[in-house]
Order: sequence, then C-alpha cells, then structure tokens
Amino acid sequence: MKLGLTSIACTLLLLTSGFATAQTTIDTLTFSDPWIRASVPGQKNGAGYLEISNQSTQPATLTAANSDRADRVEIHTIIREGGVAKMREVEQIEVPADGKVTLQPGGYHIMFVGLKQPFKEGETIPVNLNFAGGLVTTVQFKVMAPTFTGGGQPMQHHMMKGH
Ligand SMILES: [Cu+2]
Repeated sequence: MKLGLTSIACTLLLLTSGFATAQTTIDTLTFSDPWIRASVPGQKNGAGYLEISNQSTQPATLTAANSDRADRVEIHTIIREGGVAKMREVEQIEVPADGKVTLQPGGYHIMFVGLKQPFKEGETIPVNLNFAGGLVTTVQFKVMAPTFTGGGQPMQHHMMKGH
C-alpha cells in the first residue's frame, strides 16, 4: 500500500513536469528595459543591462550573447577583492524558475569587447541572447546617455578606467 502510493506520487510528479508551463521557452522569458550606456570618446568596450524574467517552472540559463557591433560579447559579473571591484567573465547566468535576474551597473552585465564603432545615444542595438536548450532570441537594446544609471544603482563598473 505504501509502495503503491509512492509510485502514484512519482507518476504525478513526472506528469506535472512534462506538461503545462514546465518547459522553458522563449515565450516564458521576458526581457525588460534593455539598455547600453553610450560610449565616451576612446572607449573600446561597452556594457549592456536588462532584466530577465522567467515565467516557467524550470530555471533558464543565459549562456551567451552576441552582436556584430563588437569583436566579441561576454557575460560578466563584478566581484570585490580587498575593496576593489573587478570584472570577471562568467560561464552563464541562471534565471530561477518563476523568478528574475537583473543585469545592472555594479553587477552582472553583457560586455561588448572591442567595439567596432561607438554606441551613440538614441541608437538601438540588436543583441542575440542564447539560453540553454538551444533557445535564442534577439533583444533590442537602447543606447542611453553616458550619465544614465538605469534606476539609481551605483556606477562602480564605469568608474573602472580602461574597461
Ligand atoms: Cu565587464
């Protein structure tokens, strides 16, 4: 009897995870306020930010980004070592099931390394975002003034010269 109940419970669990909104698709992901800070003269790299919401019951994993405006695009975070903020490339960013992740100044960001031309305020930059499971989408990033901080977050990232 006990065994039987366990097996029914397992079957229900399998059914639940195999149907309905369980699967992460591009439609279960929402991309809010994508923006890139305009380049200042001589700037070789740039950073993009956005909020990614995940409406599915499975986590979603951002694994890569790309754009034809830069030699390469990386996913970065900022860590603090001995009071100094440093950027680090990360393999991926996980967006929790039924949750969200915000890429913002001082934290996670999309790093455009080796700009082919400066980002100009008012431009719209298409960026391809790749998620685990072969999901790909193109998000239009708006280029904002160099002074924009995207909601009052501190600007640690951009106080670091040479990057
Ligand atoms: Cu960076």
